[in-house]
Amino acid sequence: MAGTRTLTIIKPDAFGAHKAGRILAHLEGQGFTLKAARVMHMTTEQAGKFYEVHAERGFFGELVEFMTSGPCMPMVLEKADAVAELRTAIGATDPADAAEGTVRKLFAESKGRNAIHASDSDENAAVETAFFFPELA
Ligand code: 3AN
Repeated sequence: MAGTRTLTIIKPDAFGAHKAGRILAHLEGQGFTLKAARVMHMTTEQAGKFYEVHAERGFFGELVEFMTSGPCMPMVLEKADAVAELRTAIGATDPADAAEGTVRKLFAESKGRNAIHASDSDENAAVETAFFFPELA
């Protein structure tokens, strides 16, 4: 059965542009409930660990540099079928391909600076939640 929790991060581009409140309001309007949130400035070590599945990808260095460029806002959100619902709500990785009304269409700048992360499976949601919110693990 699909889980009711997922992990999202408002990335440094959106957080730095003061879009965090609007993004959270947008998601609450779609039925997500905020379970936990924090503001942090990730170290290179933390960002590298968080994105280690992408370590071999050509954009890894750029991704780590971007994610450590300023504060970000990890959050745990709750809703029935949370992972799939949030993936739909954020839209495609590249905002140019994202559907109308999605977070990335509304708030993202580019494929690299794309405003928001969302877990892609229940397994990763659990791992990523434990990474930022060990008290919820
Ligand atoms: P998503 O965030 O939609 O799950 P992934 O898992 O393919 O996308 O990629 C993880 C992150 O890596 C993306 N959110 C994006 O910030 C970054 N990324 C993906 N592809 C590129 C790319 N071609 N150039 C720069 N950054 C990228």
